[in-house]
Amino acid sequence: MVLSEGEIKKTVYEAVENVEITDVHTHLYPPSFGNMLLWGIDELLNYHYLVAEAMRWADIPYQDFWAMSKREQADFIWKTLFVDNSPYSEACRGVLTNLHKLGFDVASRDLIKYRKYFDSVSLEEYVDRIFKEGRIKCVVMTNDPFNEEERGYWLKGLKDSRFKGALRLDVLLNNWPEACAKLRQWGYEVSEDFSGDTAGQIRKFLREWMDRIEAVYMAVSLPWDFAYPEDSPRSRIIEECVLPVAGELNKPFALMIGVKRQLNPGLKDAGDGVGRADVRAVEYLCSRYPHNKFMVTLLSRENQHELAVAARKFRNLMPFGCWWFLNNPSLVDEITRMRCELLGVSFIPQHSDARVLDQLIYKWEHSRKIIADVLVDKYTDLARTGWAIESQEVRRDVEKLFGGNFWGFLERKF
Ligand code: FIX
Ligand code: ZN
Repeated sequence: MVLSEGEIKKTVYEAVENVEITDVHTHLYPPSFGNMLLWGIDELLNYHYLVAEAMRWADIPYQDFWAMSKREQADFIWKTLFVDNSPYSEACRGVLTNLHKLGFDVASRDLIKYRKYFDSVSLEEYVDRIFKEGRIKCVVMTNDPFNEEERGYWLKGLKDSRFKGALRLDVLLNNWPEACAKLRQWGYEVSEDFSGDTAGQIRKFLREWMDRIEAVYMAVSLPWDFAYPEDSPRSRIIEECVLPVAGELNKPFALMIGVKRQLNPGLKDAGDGVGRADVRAVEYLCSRYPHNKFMVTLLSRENQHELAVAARKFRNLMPFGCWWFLNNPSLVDEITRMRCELLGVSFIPQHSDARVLDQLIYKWEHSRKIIADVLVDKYTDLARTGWAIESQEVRRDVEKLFGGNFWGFLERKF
């Protein structure tokens, strides 16, 4: 059906509202992973985005906050950010969107009442509810093979098809001495100076874990000053181990660049900052390894245009998401518009980065709305050229943006 300008908005909104999402990067785990899966109102309030905001008002030393129980911390954050101030920051609004979508009376501001529901609901039921409410097909996890707790769950072979594996290589690539010691402890014959068959043993480790967790990609988060190539264990492991194994398995290597880790360590997880990255490292990787596939997200706003331009040059580069400090309405709007203008339909506009299961609701509710508004403008501009906008073509594009492009990229072979 060819759409008039007036019908475009309705069709785009419906398509975006109903599409089943593949969330390509989260920090969520299946219920079988015990305490690793965070959920419920107290976890929502203790999200590190909110901790950072609450600490700006707090007059207590950081240690006093960390010494509180989780519930006390949640109370403290609720009072500071929701009672003593209006909660219009994106992270605060998110908590309220969640409560609203789950049918709570947000106007009552009754935290004790909200808690009652979370204290009584069964986790299995709640996971089903969140996936259904959020129209989420599946989420990609962040799986750290160097985390002993997580390793234990994988060695037991627990699987849930809604949660896809992604092998996270931060320890291997950002802290080689620690990774090397652990690998030796697990029986791999590796040495810190890379003598003997160290590279071969790391490749063996990567293959085993990619297979064990059925990973859809390998990933690493990198500091803002990441450079490649360079004379470092990280560069060497990427070249001799990560890229060969990713290539042989035809899996993407996801680079998340731009963090200033622990800019303020007193804030723990809330203490990371952002720095502008050098996109030349991405350009080099894409051009030097044309048979490898790269998914890239950059943390600094200033890097977004360069990344989109790089993606026009390299088909083996898939930009994804508006990461972390970029996941704010004004920036998602700006970045998504720019990507549409430079890349058409060929990118992954968003991931949730949810750390708390419930956040799948608000993060996607907010992103869906902004992406839909951008698309309405783009199809309207298109209609004004005389091009016929077909409703099934709108649905086709929306499917790609919210999942198809990810799965298609996994299939492609360069
Ligand atoms: O490294 C990452 O995957 C980051 O997304 C997180 O570690 C970060 O703390 C976060 O939660 C951002 O949204
Ligand atoms: Zn993340």
